[in-house]
Amino acid sequence: MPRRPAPSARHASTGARSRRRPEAGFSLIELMIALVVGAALLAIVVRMVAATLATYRSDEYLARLQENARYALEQIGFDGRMAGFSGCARAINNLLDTSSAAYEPSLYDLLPLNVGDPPRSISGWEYDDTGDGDDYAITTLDPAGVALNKWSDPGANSLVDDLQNLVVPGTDVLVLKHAEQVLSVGATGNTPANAASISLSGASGVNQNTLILVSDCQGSDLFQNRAANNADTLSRGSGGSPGNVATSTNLSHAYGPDMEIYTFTVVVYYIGRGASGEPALFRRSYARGGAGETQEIVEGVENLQVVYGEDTNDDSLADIYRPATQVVNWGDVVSLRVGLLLRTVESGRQENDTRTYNLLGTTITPRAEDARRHRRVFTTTIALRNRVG
Ligand SMILES: [Ca+2]
Ligand SMILES: [Ca+2]
Repeated sequence: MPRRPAPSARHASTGARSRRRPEAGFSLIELMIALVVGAALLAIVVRMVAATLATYRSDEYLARLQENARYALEQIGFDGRMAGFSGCARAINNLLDTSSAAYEPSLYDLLPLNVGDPPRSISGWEYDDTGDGDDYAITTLDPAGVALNKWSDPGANSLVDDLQNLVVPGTDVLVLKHAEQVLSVGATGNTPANAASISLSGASGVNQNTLILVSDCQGSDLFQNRAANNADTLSRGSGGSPGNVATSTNLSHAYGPDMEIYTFTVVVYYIGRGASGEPALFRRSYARGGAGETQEIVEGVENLQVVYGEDTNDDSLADIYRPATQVVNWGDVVSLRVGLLLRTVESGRQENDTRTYNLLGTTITPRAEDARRHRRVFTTTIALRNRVG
């Protein structure tokens, strides 16, 4: 018969097991070390995941900036390459009313500065102290109340009144002029030089006040169409803004039925305040004169700098790039360089951005309050193909 341990012995053995138990598990110190090591590992993993996510977001932000910049530069590039396009003729006879209060020479003047030069189809304004080697620290992005004489052209003319309170300080302004679209209908018969209107083979497809350039290889004329929307004539009669010279002033010459008829536009690129309140790139078109029609191209454009490439030895290649104030002859400008500083709308940076940004030689310092934005500089060189040759 097996012996049963005495009750006291059972208790003793139970007591021994209970004494050994802590040795089989973790001591409090071991547990704490494990917890600390575990927490440290977790913290490392969390940081790695956060860093990966931040990199991913940062890549996403930069991709979006790149996409926006590409679109902005495509738009400017299109108008730049078209600048000066005036059909077969190179000289443009300006029949707009230069004596009208609405006639702004900086926008509408097309006359060459020197005999033999192509028409002036590019110009711009330089913001004070934003040239090569200058430092510009952004203090405000508010376009309201900035004096127009902070911007100048080579003739020391201030920015046009029409752009008052629209352009963000510290940013340059670019003007490009060109024939835009050929009309879908042509002239019927001849147009004598003293004609006040041009008969078309059908509805014009253009509205009243549209700027029109008629052209053949002998010359071209620019006027504001005063015929009704979509009429089957074009008229250079009175009214409109800036309007036309009196019809007693002849066209540059008589045209045959083969005249080319284009819409014409004057385009101004500038940085303004976008619909969301962010600084944005704007394209203002004076295709119908008046106060122009403004389009927000891309939001989050903090700065625009432009320099102009002048050809000083007649080989159609730029020899020197200058800011607008130092351009000697707009007629010699054969290319332009455009620098854009883009930033994200979101304040997504993990750390403050304390860098400065070089835009074509101008050092831009963003505001401290915008230090959490991602930023990137984009530049391009545009050959003005209609100025060449
Ligand atoms: Ca500048
Ligand atoms: Ca050259």
